[in-house]
Amino acid sequence: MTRIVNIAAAQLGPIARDEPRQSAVARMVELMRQANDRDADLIVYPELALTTFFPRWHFEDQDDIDAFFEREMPNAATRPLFDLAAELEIGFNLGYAELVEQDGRMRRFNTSILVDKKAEIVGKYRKVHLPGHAEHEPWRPFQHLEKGYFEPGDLGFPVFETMGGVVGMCICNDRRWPETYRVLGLRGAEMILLGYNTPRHFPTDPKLDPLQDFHSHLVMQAGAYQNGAFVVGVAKAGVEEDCELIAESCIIAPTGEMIAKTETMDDEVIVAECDLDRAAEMKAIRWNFPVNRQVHHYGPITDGTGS
Ligand code: CDV
Repeated sequence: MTRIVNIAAAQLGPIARDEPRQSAVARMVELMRQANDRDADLIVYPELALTTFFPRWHFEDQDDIDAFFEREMPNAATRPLFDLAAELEIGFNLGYAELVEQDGRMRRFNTSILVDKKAEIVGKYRKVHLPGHAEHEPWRPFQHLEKGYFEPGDLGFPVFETMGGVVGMCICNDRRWPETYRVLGLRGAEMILLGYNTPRHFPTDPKLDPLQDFHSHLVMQAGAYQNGAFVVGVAKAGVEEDCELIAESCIIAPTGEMIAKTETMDDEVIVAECDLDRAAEMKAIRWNFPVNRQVHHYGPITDGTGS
């Protein structure tokens, strides 16, 4: 039996600060219908897909920050997405800001969920590598307050068996760290799903600005190849509230080859046929981790964060 999963990447164009969740969800519903017309089994949406990328602003009042968070999932705003997924029998991966009472206190995470073809939530991931800064830094043209608004994820990098394969998730900045893919790869991930909001401008080292698309692809293609997994990277793109976010969403094969890529900076669906047996083959034949990894030399990776 072949294990073909048709994966769709559903890139979103900008979401304005005053755009309600209902509008963002209506756009995602339309993209899900387009993906279904192209026989998709699974559709991947961006990071923090329900609202504008709010960490670009400094808010004094916690209530203003919490207005961008979801307290339950599904909720009234996202229900149409779950209903359509159940009707069309299509799985999805969705990023959102999660506010949860846990360990006797309110906790905030940059989260993504994996939803199966029956519209059941079968997996959750909370972003581990939070970029940016914790305090207001007025010299910047825009803020990146993820370190202030979220805690690092507490779930590690889990994988989930669903849709005929093994699925792992990560979120945006996680894609730049080889450890992300390696932990997922060691757990057998055949599909690694991720969304991103990546500003073109990197205020602390603007020399990197012209290389943003290249670096985004570089890390995902390396992660796919080195771990024998499909990687699906999905942008929220375009000029959002005067901040340009890169596009170039893509689906990458376990060989590291890009097999689909968006062409616009707006709402756009791409679909690729992903043969999970090719992932299994790359893992077993090209890499064969149990035979070839030399773990006694890898200690510094977990002994500390580095100098
Ligand atoms: N949302 C992100 O995690 N963005 C980062 C930027 C700030 C570098 C990224 O890695 O794309």
